[in-house]
Amino acid sequence: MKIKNNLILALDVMDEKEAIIICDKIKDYIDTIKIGYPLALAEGLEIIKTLKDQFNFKVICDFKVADIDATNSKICDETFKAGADAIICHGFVGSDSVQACLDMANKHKKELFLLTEMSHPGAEMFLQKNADDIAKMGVELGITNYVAPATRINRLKDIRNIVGENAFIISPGVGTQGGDAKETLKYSNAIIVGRSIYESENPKDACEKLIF
Ligand code: NUP
Repeated sequence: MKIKNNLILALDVMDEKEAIIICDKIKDYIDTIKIGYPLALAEGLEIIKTLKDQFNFKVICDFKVADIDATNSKICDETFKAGADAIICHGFVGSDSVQACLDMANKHKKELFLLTEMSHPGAEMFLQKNADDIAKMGVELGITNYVAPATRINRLKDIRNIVGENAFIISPGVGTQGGDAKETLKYSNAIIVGRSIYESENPKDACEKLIF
């Protein structure tokens, strides 16, 4: 996936009006938006089409899909039918569940991102212990897109080493969660930034500070 300025906006605002105001401000800097449960639950999946039609954005759906294979297939199918360009799935559920997401992404000729280790402190409790194996599973399944944390550069580096130079990694955790954009981009292909942009007094300036 080609991402303008290696910068993805995590659009976790709670209504369409606010979403459009923010998008209008940042549209010259950003061409890829990540939406998650907050906006999708508040406004419905139609928000994907709205963002694509009005701004021509690519939309990544951060639904952290983590169910049995049959259910994962249905979740991915509906999300791609709604217009998503990519979906993020969890890896801890195992290869059958992840394969179901990959098959559905391939069927729609869209992309799948595999989440390895998360960026928040709680990820150290359970997920971190298995993150290397999750990344290795991704490589075995032929997955080329990954999500790995900007908040732990050493772990991001480890995951980069596992998935290889040619894999595409996007990283949340820059800004409000403490991660540094420039440091992260040494190992990651793009950063995902939410609050530091959409809560900023001046979202354009906030974007400029994140572009190198
Ligand atoms: O490990 C992850 N950490 C994380 O913050 C995986 C994610 N998908 N996210 C998401 O990235 C999170 O749900 C939010 O949408 C975004 C980070 O937002 P912010 O901390 O920049 O506001």
